[in-house]
Amino acid sequence: TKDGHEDKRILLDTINIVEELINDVSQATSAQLCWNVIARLVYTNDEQKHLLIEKQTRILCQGELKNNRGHKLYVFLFDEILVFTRIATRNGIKSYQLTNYPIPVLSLLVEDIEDGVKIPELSSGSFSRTLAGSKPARNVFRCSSLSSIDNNNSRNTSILLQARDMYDKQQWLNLDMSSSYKLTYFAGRGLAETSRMLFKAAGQEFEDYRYPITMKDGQFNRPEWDADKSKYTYEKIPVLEIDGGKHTIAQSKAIERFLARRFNMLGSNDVEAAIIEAAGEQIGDVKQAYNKAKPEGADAVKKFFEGD
Ligand SMILES: N[C@@H](CCC(=O)N[C@@H](CS)C(=O)NCC(=O)O)C(=O)O
Repeated sequence: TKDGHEDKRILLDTINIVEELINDVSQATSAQLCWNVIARLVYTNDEQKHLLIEKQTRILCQGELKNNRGHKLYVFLFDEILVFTRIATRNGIKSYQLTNYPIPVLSLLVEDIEDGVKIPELSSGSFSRTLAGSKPARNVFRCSSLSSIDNNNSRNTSILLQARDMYDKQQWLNLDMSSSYKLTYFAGRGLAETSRMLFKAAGQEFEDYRYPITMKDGQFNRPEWDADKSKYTYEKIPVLEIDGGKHTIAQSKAIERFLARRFNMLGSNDVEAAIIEAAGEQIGDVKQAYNKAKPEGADAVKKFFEGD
């Protein structure tokens, strides 16, 4: 239809309507496919019933993989959680029995294991014997839970999986499930430096956003922050944004604990976590005493440094 023709606008509107319709149908179809799987999941214990599972609407990737004992697993990556199953058929009805604790995408780490690399799990009861004879295992990757404390279960899943071939393995590795992080603070160490150090120590990239701040007539000058301040729930920084603002965490200590937990730096059990947190609280007490002494003048600061 030529430009200027009276039907032109109607036709363009129609194309838009049809496209929206196709989109709706495709979304409804993927939701239905997803539901068909969720309805057929069989749990061997209640801990496997992660609250996220029932909320899934899409399957991003699925397929058969082998675990390190050579058993066939059928793995589903939903939008927010990875679920490991074994296909069981009873009276002609297919079901998916969970074999491991599911891992929420937010705490999922997928690591490539180079062909032939020796790792402990591969030498005992492993791919090398069951699958590849004496040859080193190939097409292996590891899925593990980054978080030592997942709110729905306290277990740490770590599972080695073997793909059919390198292309199959690549499709799992290519799914970018890693979270992105943006830490916002002023251009200074202050309350953000511990979190910055945690990122560095974990080797995790992050956006280190720093509001400019200068001193003018004994007063802090930070016009950009003043303009943005009301956008932040508690009107204070530091603030950590995860996955482009999908989640936002305020309060430096909450951020530090979250990062430590996520990067597995908060011990391996609740007692170790408490000991680490106590050391953090102690540093907080020392800092508080210093901040109290500072405005009182040089003598008070000297006394602070000389004291216990
Ligand atoms: N308890 C909070 C304190 C946060 C805080 O007071 N941040 C200061 C900077 S160090 C701030 O945002 N000040 C800006 C303002 O109040 O406008 C934490 O540890 O994160």
